[in-house]
Order: sequence, then C-alpha cells, then structure tokens
Amino acid sequence: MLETFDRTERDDVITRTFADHTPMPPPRRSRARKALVIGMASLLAAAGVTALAGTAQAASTLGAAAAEKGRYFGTAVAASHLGEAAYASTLDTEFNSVTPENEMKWDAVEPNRNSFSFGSADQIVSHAQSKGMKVRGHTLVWYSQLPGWVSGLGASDLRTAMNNHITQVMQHYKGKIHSWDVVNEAFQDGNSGARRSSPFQDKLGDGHIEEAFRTARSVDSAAKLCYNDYNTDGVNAKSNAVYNMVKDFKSRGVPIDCVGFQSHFNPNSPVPSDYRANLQRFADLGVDVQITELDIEGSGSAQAANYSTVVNACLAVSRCTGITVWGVTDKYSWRASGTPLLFDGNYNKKAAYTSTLAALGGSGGGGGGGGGDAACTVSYSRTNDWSDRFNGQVTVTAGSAAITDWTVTVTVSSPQKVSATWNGSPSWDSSGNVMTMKPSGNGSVAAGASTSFGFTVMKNGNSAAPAIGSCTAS
Ligand code: 9MR
Repeated sequence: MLETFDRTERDDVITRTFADHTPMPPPRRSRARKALVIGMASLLAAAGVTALAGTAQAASTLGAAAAEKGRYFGTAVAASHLGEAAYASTLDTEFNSVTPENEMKWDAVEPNRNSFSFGSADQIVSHAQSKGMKVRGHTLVWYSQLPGWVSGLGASDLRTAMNNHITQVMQHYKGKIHSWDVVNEAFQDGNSGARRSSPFQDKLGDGHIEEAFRTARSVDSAAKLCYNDYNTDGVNAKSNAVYNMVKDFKSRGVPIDCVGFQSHFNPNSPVPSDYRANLQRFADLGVDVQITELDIEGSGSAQAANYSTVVNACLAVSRCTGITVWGVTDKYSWRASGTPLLFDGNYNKKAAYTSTLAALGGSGGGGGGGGGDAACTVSYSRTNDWSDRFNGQVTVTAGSAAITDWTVTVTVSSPQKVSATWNGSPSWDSSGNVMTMKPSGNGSVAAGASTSFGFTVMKNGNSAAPAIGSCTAS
C-alpha cells in the first residue's frame, strides 16, 4: 500500500493511519481531584486569569529533573515565536534541548540547488547555545517538505544532491548538534513493512538510507546519527521493518547510533502497551533510543497518566537518552485543534506537566493540579486594555505559612515598555524588559492571604501578555 498523504493536513493524518486500538492505560490519579483542579483552572482561564506557582526553593524543571536522570528533556521550537516573552521564558526555564520544528528541513535550508539559507535555523541554534541547551537536528533526508527541484532530478543527480545536502548542512552545524535525524519516515504505514515511495526510494532504492548515514558520519563524527519515524512506537509490522534495517546496519558496520520514536499519540493511536519493550529491543541492538516528537491528545488526568507512562518507559531503558515534546504550548501545536502538550495556550502548566515532572523525579512545579505546598503563588490578569497600552495586575498569595518578603519577575516583549507601576518596588535588568518586583513595605503576607501589584505596559505595536515568573519568598 502506498501512502500519499500530505503532512500539512496536520492532526488527522496519524489518526487514520494506524489501526492498533490498544486501550489507554487507566489514569493513575484520582479523577475527582483532577476534575476539581481542572475545573478551577477552567474558571480562572475563563476569567482571563493566569495562575502560576513557585516555592521558596529553586523550582524543579523538566530539563533539570531529566538531567538528574542522565537524560535531556527537549521541545520543538519555531524561530518565529522566540520573540514572544512567555514562549521564550517557558522554553528557557523548562527545557534543555531544542529541535527546530521546520527550520532545518530541506525546503527551508536549500530551497534552490546548492543555495543555502540557514537564517531561521541559526536563530534557534544561537538561542539554544546562549541558554546552554543542546540541539537536535531535524532532518536531512525526508520525502516531505522537499523542494520541487529535488523531486525532478534523475538518479545520478539526486544522489549527488542528497550527499551534498547532508554535507553542507552538517558542516554548517558541525559541533553544535547532539543528534541528527539523518533519514526521516522512510517506511510505509500499514502491515507491509515496505519502504515508502519517495524520490529517494524510487530512484536510488533501499541503499539510499545506508548511503545517507555513511555520508553523515564522514562529515560530523561526533553527532549521533538517528533514523526517525512514527507509528513505530510499539511492536508492529512497521517497527519490525525498521528493526530489521537497524539490525542489518549494525551487523555490517553501517554507522547508525540512534533510533527516534516520534510518539505522536491520540485515542486512535494510543501509547502502546509494549512501548517500553519496543524501545528496549532496539536498544538491545546497540543503538540509543530517543523519544523525538512526543505529543498526546487529550486532557486532564488521562493525558497526565499517558505522559507518565511515556516518561517511565524511557527511564526504564538505560539507552533511552532523552525526550523531546513536539512544541512548548498547545497554542502552537501542529495539531490545529488539539491540546497535546504540557503547557496550555496561556503557558499554564497542565496536569500533564505535573505528572511528567513527577515521573522524572522532580517536584515543586505547581500549577496544572497538584503542585504541593508552595511558599507563595502568583496569578496574573489584564485589568484594562486600550489600543496603545494595557494594565496588568499580579496577585501574590502566601501558602500555608506567612511570608515576610516576596519577589516576582515580569518580562515584557520588546518593543513593549512598562511605563508605570503601583503597590510595589520595581528594579530592572539592562534591557529594560525584565522587571523584578518586590514589596514596597516589609512584604508581610499572612498564611493564605494575598497582596497585589500593578503596572502599565505601552504596547508599541505588540499586545502580547507579559511572562510572569514564579513567586519566591522568604
Ligand atoms: O510540526 C511540523 C508542522 O509545523 C509542519 O507543518 C509539518 C509539515 O510536514 O511538519 C510537522 O512536523 C512533523 C515532523 O517534521 C516529522 N514528523 C511528524 C511531525 C508532525 O507532522
């Protein structure tokens, strides 16, 4: 069977291409408690209130918790969102690896033959490097997002173009990429285990995959070289075919270091019950395994339980070196109408965030249901909105003990500027975009009581909400 679907159709694609209807695992937490928390979150969201929480100690994050387990925790990133304060601050706080979502694909970096444009991808790599994050390269040889000039080449020219593309792109990023998806999605869905029709497959045959890996190794011997695919997460005909290819490569010394399991899950393609076993059998071939594009449709405790299942599976396989979720926030997910990620459209931590952090062994994340005993929590709302400016209010609420002091950072997106503040004592970083607010008096807030400060943001053409950091208190 030949798959001819177009990935730009977004979320419906995977829904209709995989028929393994294994039931979802049962939720691990009390449905009643979660429902209450989610109900409260919905009420707050409906009122335009963003709730955030923090503790007196440094908050644990996904990246830090994963690092303690010897793994990375990454996300797909779009260069176009890096200028959005809440996006950048969530990314920078929580993740320690990034994958450019589209910016390193063939159509983006070599739109015309031998004419390379690395601008957007460079922007992501520079951002990641400046924050100490690692970068996954995605992807060198893929049938999709492939410019027309490539598809039009004859076999000999296509081989030259493929090797040149791998060489130029890997050379440009040499030393900056921890793992490359050298070949992406070369196998068909369904039960055939056959290769997918593509210009590479149709004109160069099975051997183009081996050739791509050999070329890649010759360019950057330090980067891990991965084969990456979807619907290979459990044991099935497609994953068996990939398994056999990897086994063959290892037995013949073809340079392959890792296999990426995209892990796009939804009710029609749930987390398979043999997910861990499948990761393990690949690891047993002598390659690393990585979860490369994780997202799970759903919400609340069921979604949270599925995320922990995935994290636990990775942690149970010593060669599972990291997890990447396919986006920072539901707002920008490739699944147009879904909510498959860890942060909601307002960058609130979801129950899935909390369960993911807990599965990684972290704690103290708060928000999204079940954050434990925070010293103080903050919530934000836009109290007035005009064409040129808006007023924001942050409410600081003490936890189960009184606090005597508190600090909250507010980051606005340039060219926005804070023009006025009240009920607090602000200080600024050198960019003028990050305001650190402390109380103007002694800052005493009784257990469970609240205090608020406010500010006016001049939009200067940008109406984005500010990023409100966690509350710290002593
Ligand atoms: O998330 C990507 C989306 O923005 C693009 O429109 C789409 C185009 O093919 O690709 C999406 O990312 C895909 C990834 O590169 C490969 N695996 C499947 C991902 C989701 O479709």
